[in-house]
Amino acid sequence: TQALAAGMPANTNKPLEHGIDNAKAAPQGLTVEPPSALPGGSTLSEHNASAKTGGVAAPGINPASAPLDRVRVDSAGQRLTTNQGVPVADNQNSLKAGVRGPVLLEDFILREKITHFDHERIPERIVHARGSGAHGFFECYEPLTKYTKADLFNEAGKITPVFVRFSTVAGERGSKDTARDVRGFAVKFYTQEGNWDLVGNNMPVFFIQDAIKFPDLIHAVKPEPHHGMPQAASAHDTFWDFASLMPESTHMLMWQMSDRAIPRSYRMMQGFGVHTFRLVNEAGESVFVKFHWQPKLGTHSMVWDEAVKISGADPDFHRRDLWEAIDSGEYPEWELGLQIFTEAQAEAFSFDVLDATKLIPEELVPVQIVGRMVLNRNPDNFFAETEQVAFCTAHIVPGMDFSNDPLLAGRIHSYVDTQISRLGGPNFHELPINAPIAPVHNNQRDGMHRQAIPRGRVAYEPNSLAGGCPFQAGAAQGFQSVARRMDAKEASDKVRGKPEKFADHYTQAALFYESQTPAEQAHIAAAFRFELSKVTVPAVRERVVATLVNASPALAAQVAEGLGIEVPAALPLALETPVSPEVKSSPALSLTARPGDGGIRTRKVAILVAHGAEGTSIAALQAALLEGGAVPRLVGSRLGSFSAEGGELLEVDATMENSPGFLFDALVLPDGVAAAEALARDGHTAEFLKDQYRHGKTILAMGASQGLLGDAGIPLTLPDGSADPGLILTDAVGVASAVPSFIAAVGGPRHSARETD
Ligand code: HDE
Repeated sequence: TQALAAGMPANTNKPLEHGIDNAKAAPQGLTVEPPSALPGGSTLSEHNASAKTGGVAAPGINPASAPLDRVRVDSAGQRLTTNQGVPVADNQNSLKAGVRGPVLLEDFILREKITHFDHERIPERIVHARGSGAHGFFECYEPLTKYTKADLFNEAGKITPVFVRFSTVAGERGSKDTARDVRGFAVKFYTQEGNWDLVGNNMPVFFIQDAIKFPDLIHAVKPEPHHGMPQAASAHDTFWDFASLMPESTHMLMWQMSDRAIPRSYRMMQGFGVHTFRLVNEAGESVFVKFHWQPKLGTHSMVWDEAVKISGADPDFHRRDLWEAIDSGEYPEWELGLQIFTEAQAEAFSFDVLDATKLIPEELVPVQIVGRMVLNRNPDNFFAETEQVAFCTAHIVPGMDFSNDPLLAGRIHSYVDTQISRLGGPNFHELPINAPIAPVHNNQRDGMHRQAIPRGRVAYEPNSLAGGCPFQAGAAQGFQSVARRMDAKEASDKVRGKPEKFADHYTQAALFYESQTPAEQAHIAAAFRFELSKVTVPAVRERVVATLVNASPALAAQVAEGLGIEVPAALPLALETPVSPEVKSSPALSLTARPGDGGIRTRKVAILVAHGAEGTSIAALQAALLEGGAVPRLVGSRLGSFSAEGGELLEVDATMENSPGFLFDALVLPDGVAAAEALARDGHTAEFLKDQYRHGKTILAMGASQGLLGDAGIPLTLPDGSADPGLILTDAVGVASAVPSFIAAVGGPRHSARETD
């Protein structure tokens, strides 16, 4: 209680973990290292400063979290031991009867080492197996006590530590990051009243309406069971067979075929809680809520050809991107937005808020920004943290509650259940990454891998032998479900069925498609075309197109054309009365609605170099890119250094072989006749250029290197004959004015007008 009163985390095994504000909460007697300096004189803490509250959150790396040192291992200066602490004299040779004789059974050192190794792997997650995590904090902007008594929302500037895991869904643990897939966006908030897990995705709707269909959905999308293919891909018969027979999936399919399914970075995607939840205030009054995460860097995606190539050159592309950004102090940040609405409003909507295949257009219920989340520390150990973290939709805290969404109900059961087998028993809440900051006191006992040593003889309640402790917290402090009378519709006979509005499968699929820009619409058509072209059963392809006719005849016609088939008759509708939606176009659903600030922070720029490159213009460009926060890299045909025209050395960061063009956001070709000739002789150069061009990226060609564009077959104008704003030639404008135009174009959208795919 004292600790809580002082604003301190009360679990003494876990204080100050995960980036909680040291300045505010450091226990007395523990020293906190000052934040290290960043270039430009700012500190990590300043870097974390909030524009909204003026608060400063701590650097994530916290040397003051002493009690967890019990489980931390740092072997610097230590001798090698067995798991029993016995020093090991020889770690190279097993114990043998003579140097050429048999290995002896008594070699307990060998046996312990091999036995432990044999059991190093745990089952991977049945879905979302491939993921990457990071620590950080959530900061509340304004008290939200009008709506909720949840402690993380009760004070402006309040900091709550978080651990976040981003993931793909279908691929196995070692699969590529850039698959066309939904991305998981799971956040564990270590609040003072227990852990709250917001286990969301980067898309606000889902494929199915009822949890009873989840195993079918996942069996359909996972590699086909007879031959185990394809890996991390929905482009195969079983997925589309299932989808074509489940018209409720049409809306989600639009999202999955859109550019949202191939994000540029985890740092550049939105997150959504998907289901309707409830917020509950002190008085027990509740409102409905939908959760949104909005990335500060804006929403950006890849193009399909790029995603395919990246998966070969760097399957860890998103993991590396997140790690490097945090490692370099470029902390990714999102704002938390709430759509708050009442039950009466919900009743009046043309769709059912309990149906996870529907979203609430922002034009109907605006998104209210209530705080921000900053990820400022990489995990120390991938297995201990990112792999062992266990999220669960059942983890809510006082001030929140569920809705009756039938998909949510299944999830409330599923997560703990799956974790009991994945993490080997019922005590995984004690793993350091899962343990709450709030103290845990109950009479749950024993089980595999129990860590806590509960004292005393009482493990039941009520009791008198332990003075009645631990005692019930009571209604004022403890978690209470919203007391809500089931209305006649909800409390009728037991049924297996759905409300009427669930049967409208197409209105919002059409809304999503119609709200996209022409370039985004073209990508949706191309994605359906690609995926269905991998389907081998013509009837399945046709059935999907027949479904699309109901959402958009224009899209269906394009997809049919791409598959070389006639547009089939529309699939019969389940609902006879047409729905009249409140909102017919929602610009917020386009990725272009959130371009970010147009800056170039963390964008990777390749500057090709060779002997004889013009060094002054390269140096000027590097300086300007660094100033904007971008990551310029000198890329050559080999490692080492090249001599610039003026004799200065250009130190190469990467080669065209180990870092092909599609790994970069933009490209610079150097001036200098000798360099241009050398680059023209290397077969990688044209590939590098073609990929940059085809993927809509900005290219700056300085002086003599302009000829390389022609060698690579790159047209100097757009297909319609107009100037290409993404192709900047210093010959035309001079270096001084080319650099700012280049930087502006790198911070802007892709040059999709080039697309001829
Ligand atoms: Fe999950 N989901 N899910 N899911 N889900 C899991 O839990 C499940 C759904 C989501 O980084 C599993 O620990 C059911 C929607 C994320 O560790 C499992 C249903 C949304 C993650 C499970 C859904 C999600 C999971 C597998 C339909 C977005 C990864 C391993 C009723 C709102 C969390 C695990 C992490 C993981 C069940 C549908 C998000 C099997 C039954 C909708 C981000 O319990």
